[in-house]
Amino acid sequence: MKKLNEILGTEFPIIQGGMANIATGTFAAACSNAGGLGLIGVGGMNPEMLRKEIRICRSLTDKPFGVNIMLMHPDADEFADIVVEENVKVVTTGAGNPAKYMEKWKAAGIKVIPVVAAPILAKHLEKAGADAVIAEGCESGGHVGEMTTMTLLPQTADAVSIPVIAAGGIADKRQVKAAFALGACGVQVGTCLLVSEECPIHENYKNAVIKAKGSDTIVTGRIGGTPVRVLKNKMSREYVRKEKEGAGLEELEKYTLGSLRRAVFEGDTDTGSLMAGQTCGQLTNIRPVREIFEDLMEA
Ligand code: TUI
Repeated sequence: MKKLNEILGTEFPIIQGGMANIATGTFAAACSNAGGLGLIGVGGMNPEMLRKEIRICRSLTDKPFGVNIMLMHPDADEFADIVVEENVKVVTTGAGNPAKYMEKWKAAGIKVIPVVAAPILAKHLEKAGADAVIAEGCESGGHVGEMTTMTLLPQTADAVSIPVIAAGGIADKRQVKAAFALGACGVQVGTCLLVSEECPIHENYKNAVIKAKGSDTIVTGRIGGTPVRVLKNKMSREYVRKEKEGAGLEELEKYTLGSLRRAVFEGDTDTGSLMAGQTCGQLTNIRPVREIFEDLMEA
């Protein structure tokens, strides 16, 4: 089995998750320069911003990088064209089924690596031409599926012949080894990079991740159909309480409007949505991305 670094032309078999509002061109370039595959995340961007961030990234690194397209984004169709026009080499997708873009991307020579939360979608996307899949378990931060990495990863590896990359619940070398044992050719990490020196989030957000125990995350939106794992705080507790009381989607949306931006840019840890995975309980300090990657890969 080929290792992810051989597939991508990177030093390490590591992808940086395309975190919404966080994964800028500058941050992606820092992760690529540190030996992984940096990703620009479209979450929080409009089409013009994406184009600009791709160009910024390219000006800051000569190493491979990619773009993550969050498929629930209203501008997903435009993003799908921009990655072709801007000659992006690797595209990952999340929160949906990218089959309708596959032909266009393959024709442009793009390596397409969708995130899947269930083995059945991996099988479907293999047939549709995906080059690999990222199997993301619900230990991850942000939008989550139902399966854990421990079950999703081996079942996905059994279901397809294309390479499988592990995500969700990976923040140190033990979890990287476990991912390889379960059939992965590499890993994608997000939460452990929130506490990197280069990560452009507010320092309150970084400190909240460091302070959080492994049981300090909660999934909002389970009832409404958009489950999102975030740190427990006033906002997320209140959201889940309102949900259980039967609040309508409209009220809930009004309640969370702008909450991700409040967390990322303003460091509002009370009413901000601090997306983070369950690995928050094992993160203790702020370090350069390079050091985080080296620790993940230590024998
Ligand atoms: O996409 C993610 N994580 C994300 S996206 C995001 S932005 C956001 N902002 C506000 C509210 C909600 C989201 C934050 N975190 N991870 C990849 C991922 N994809 N996890 C789960 C899935 C997934 C789920 C269902 C992939 C495919 C899928 O398929 C359904 C279908 O159509 O078959």
